[in-house]
Amino acid sequence: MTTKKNAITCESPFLSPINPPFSLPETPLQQTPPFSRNFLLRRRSSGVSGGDCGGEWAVQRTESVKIRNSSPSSVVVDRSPAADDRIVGERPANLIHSVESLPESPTVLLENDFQVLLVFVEWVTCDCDPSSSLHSCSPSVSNCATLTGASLPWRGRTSHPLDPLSATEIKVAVATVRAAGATPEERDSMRFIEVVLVEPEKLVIAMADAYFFPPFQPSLLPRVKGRPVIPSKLPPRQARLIVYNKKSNETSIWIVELLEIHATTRGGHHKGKVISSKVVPDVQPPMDAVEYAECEAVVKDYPPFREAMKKRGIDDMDLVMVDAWCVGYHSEADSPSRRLAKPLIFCRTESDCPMENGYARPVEGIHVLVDMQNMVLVEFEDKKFVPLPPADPLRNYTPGETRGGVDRSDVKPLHILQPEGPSFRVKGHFVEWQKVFYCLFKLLCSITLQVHWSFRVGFTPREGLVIHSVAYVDGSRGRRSVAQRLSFVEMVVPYGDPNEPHYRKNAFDAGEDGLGKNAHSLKKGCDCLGSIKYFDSHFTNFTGGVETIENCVCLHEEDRGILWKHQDWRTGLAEVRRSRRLTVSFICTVANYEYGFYWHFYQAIPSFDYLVNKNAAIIPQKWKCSYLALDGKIEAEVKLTGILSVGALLPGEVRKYGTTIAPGLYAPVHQHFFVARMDMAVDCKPGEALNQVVELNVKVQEPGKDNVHNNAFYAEEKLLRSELQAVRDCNPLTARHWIVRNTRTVNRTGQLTGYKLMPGSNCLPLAGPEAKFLRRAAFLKHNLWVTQYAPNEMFPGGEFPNQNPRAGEGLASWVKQNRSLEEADVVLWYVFGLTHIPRLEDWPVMPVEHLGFTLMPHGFFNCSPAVDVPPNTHESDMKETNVVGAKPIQNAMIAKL
Ligand SMILES: [Cu+2]
Repeated sequence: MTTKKNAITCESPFLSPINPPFSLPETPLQQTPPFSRNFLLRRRSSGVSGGDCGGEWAVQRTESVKIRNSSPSSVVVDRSPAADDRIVGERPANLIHSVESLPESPTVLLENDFQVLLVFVEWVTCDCDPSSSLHSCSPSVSNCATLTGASLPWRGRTSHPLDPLSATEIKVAVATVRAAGATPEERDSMRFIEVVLVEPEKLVIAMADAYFFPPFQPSLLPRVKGRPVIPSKLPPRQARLIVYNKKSNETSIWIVELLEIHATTRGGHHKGKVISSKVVPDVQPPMDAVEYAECEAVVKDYPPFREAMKKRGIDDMDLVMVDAWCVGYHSEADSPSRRLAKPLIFCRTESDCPMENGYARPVEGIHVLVDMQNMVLVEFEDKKFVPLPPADPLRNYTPGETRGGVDRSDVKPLHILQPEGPSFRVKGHFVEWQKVFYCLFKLLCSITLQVHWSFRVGFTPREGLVIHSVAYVDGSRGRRSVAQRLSFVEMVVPYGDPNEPHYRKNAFDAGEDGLGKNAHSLKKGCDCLGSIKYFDSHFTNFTGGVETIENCVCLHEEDRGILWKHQDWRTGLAEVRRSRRLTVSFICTVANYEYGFYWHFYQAIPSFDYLVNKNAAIIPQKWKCSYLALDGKIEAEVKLTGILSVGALLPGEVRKYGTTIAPGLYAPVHQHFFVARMDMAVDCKPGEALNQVVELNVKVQEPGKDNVHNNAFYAEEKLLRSELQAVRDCNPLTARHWIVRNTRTVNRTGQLTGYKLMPGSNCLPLAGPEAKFLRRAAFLKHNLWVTQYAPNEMFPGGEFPNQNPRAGEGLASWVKQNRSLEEADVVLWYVFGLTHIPRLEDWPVMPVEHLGFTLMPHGFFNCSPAVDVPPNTHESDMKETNVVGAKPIQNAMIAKL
């Protein structure tokens, strides 16, 4: 190892992305990593004028340096032309997130074989000159920040700790577990239900974000005795496998450590090591598509079944569709000692038309039970003859097959064009949206600030899309966390018809099947428009192979109509702004239904009063971006579409538990419930557990001397102090909502900063409290649950809801601990649903129903974050329209005065 001294000279006390202020030597460094270097950061002595006054600011500067032509004997360095600067705090630290929590000395970091990162903090003092509208700012420290002998730890990592497992990692994990099987029989019997990443502790994630992966956020580092903890390496990634032994009917959970060898220099090579394995008694893991296909074949081959179909006029088994539904848990006969499915039968009319809607002809009256472990039909009874419904001429939805046989021809093209590309940036699974730079100082424009959303995209077989590390980079306040992890963890669809087979239909589509496993590839121009970034997903299949869903997750921007508008009635002058959002989504198909899951992020601008006094309007003049969507919201949305699950009626029969949608065809009433799990971290730094949840209800003031006009009402807040207190239901009559607040961080009015959970339309189960499915889905009984974070509490009905005989497992049991929520790491579980009374217009394919909720800043910003949005001036949007900006209108009131 050699040590070499190099000088770096600052050209400005403030560092601009356009004009980087210091340079690194261009000569190759004759070093072999790991290596040490000395840096000298020399500050130029000139002052800066303009901008705001009255404070001392810490500016955090990062600059990345790329290494090229790396070889064992030499390293050639390329300076990155861009630098990221931001104000990270004010001194004295009288506001939130003081600079005291940031490393104050320059630090040299190495991301991997190819990149170096420098991070340091500088101080700037701004003084007020009462006689002038301008104020002077100058560096308070004129000496050089000096970095001596900082060592560069060698960190050869290619995967962020939260990146979903790669295809290679899944392969290695499966091979490792299979090799660990005690006998050849055991190895042959292994079926792989899922292989997922073991998400590391939150502090490991923080360290990764601080030191190992761009954009490098040292402020996230945990601190011990006031000093940041600087790791030399991250722990190895681990995989968690659910393995079903087809021979013994046992379910086991394995943890495998994935060791990365020659990771970055030789293209990546892994080996696995079993850390633990345990058999989980009395459970059945989710079903797999391979089992469903085998089940269909078994049923179709069963002679009495063929005979029953013949009785109904069906000889051709190619027309028959067998959808294997899980049996749920209705009695001891459904216990997990057997792996069971109770299929629903449907029948197409034409065998040569693969897109015919076969769900339009349900076959009823046949009872079938399949042992999925041994893949044999164990119960069969042709109980009741129900004729097949006549072929409905309106059943199909493919082009040319819809009503009348002719598609409409008057739909003109509508193009979403983004000629300059999207405003988001993606590195691996890390997403930043609208990295806007603001000029802090009006005249020199020498400090820039960033505002943008950032998060990581994850994916699991069970939940599908997972959003990690949601943070808002808020100008001077730096990175402000909102949530640690967001996902949909369960959905349940109970049906309201007491007749066979509908009373047993109460699918747990996440826990019994897997939302992610049933995702499919998205098509540009159909599923999403505009400039799109797709993410692929990798899974294990039943036998342990790796399958990839290409274009599984879609990331794109959407125009969202107007953001705000006001027209002055006297002048007719109007101001209007457009809204834009960043959308990340996936769509899954579970048998007949489709569900699209969306997280929408709305942009916001920073809390400027951190930077300027209230009268200093320095930002808009320098603003270069147009039509941002600016209100800081996060919307969760589910889009429900697909084909109704229908039943057959006897001739002349009318049933009150559903809607007759075609002759002999009826769609029973049902409900769709979704559970969003939100591990919140509002304004929390890693390791902090500083959130609480308050409920807000509107109260009507009692008539009396305080309310003589009888008009008074007010909002009343109540802190939900413990888990049992936080089991709540929606109440639109009191405008009920909940706010997650940071217990230590305040806004400009001294109130705690927060994000509120704003319910959309919602419902509760209409089934009686003793309904069998509610044993497994006790979490549906309330709309909101709040728990103290625990890493093993992930799924609201427990990990294995399939055939689960234990009543109330999961949330309903966890909250009995009644843990304190007064200042905690809180997890919100929001249960929302809709009651679906089918309409004829839902047939043959249901137009999308929208359902969701909003996470909305509530005192998180200091004023409307949308008020300073500039008007849309993009020429392409103005062309061929009558829009000419703020022009007085003819019928304005002024014309009449
Ligand atoms: Cu429905």
